[in-house]
Amino acid sequence: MQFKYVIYEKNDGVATITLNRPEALNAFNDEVVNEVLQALEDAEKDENIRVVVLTGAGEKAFSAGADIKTMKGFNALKARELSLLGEKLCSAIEKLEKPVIAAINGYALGGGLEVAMACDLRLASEKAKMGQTEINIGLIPGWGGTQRLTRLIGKTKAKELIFTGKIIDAKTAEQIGLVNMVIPAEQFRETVQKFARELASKAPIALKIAKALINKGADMSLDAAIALEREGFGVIGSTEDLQEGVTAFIEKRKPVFKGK
Ligand code: DAK
Repeated sequence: MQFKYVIYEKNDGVATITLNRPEALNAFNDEVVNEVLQALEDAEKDENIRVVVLTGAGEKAFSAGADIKTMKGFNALKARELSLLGEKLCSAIEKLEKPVIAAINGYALGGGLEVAMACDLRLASEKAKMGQTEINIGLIPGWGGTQRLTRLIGKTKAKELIFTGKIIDAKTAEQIGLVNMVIPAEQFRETVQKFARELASKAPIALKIAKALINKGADMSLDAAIALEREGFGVIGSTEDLQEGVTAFIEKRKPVFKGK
């Protein structure tokens, strides 16, 4: 698939979506969002794809957020449209039935961090810098940031980041639980792909059900979430992949999962 602002590549079960607007630090305009949505739709449909990586082109940014220049002369209707589009993107990532990894190669600010937070895992280059900087231009996060950041790192730190608009480094982000791991810059892209390929070798149906249970369960009562987990566990009990996993364990070999 050919896009104007996105590079879309597929290798070894991993689809990599690269935001490619480095002259604007990969800021999201409507076209960028729509292209990422199309790439996600393709990744969902392609049975050979088991994991999606979302990253930014260039050395400097994952994404510096929504395109501030398009906000000049903003009105309520435009603001609402921007909000809807961002929600659509974050929701598409969360609902995708495959793990999505944000590979944060540089700045992830404002809407850029909100999109990264909608991903399942966040791997950061040691050069990455993150912040909900909207307050500095008189805004609040509008793509779910007030909610997802709070759920990820708790009210205390979420309020600190959103109220001050400060930018934190990758190590600090790791310490507060915002990113899963920090990777040396020179090995970043290679390590992300290796990690994604490893994830792509896991049982796809188990991954899909685990993702849905964790996302849905977080907003339910513990009792209801555990009941849902039981049903998910039941579904997995009937998969060929479970039998393959058990047989491989007994035969002392690596399992080959087919997503069946
Ligand atoms: N939008 C558009 N262009 C951007 C940009 C952005 N967010 N960030 C950077 N650029 C552009 C710069 O304007 C510059 O382009 P030229 O002006 O040279 O043409 C180019 O990228 C390089 O940036 P700098 O020259 O500024 O690079 P520096 O290394 O000096 O600084 C920086 C890097 C990341 C610290 C700085 O660029 C910066 O502070 N950028 C803004 C970051 C930011 O505040 N991001 C949050 C954006 S607000 C909504 C829902 C959601 C949102 C809004 C509304 N509704 C529901 C209504 C989301 C809002 C946001 O994401």
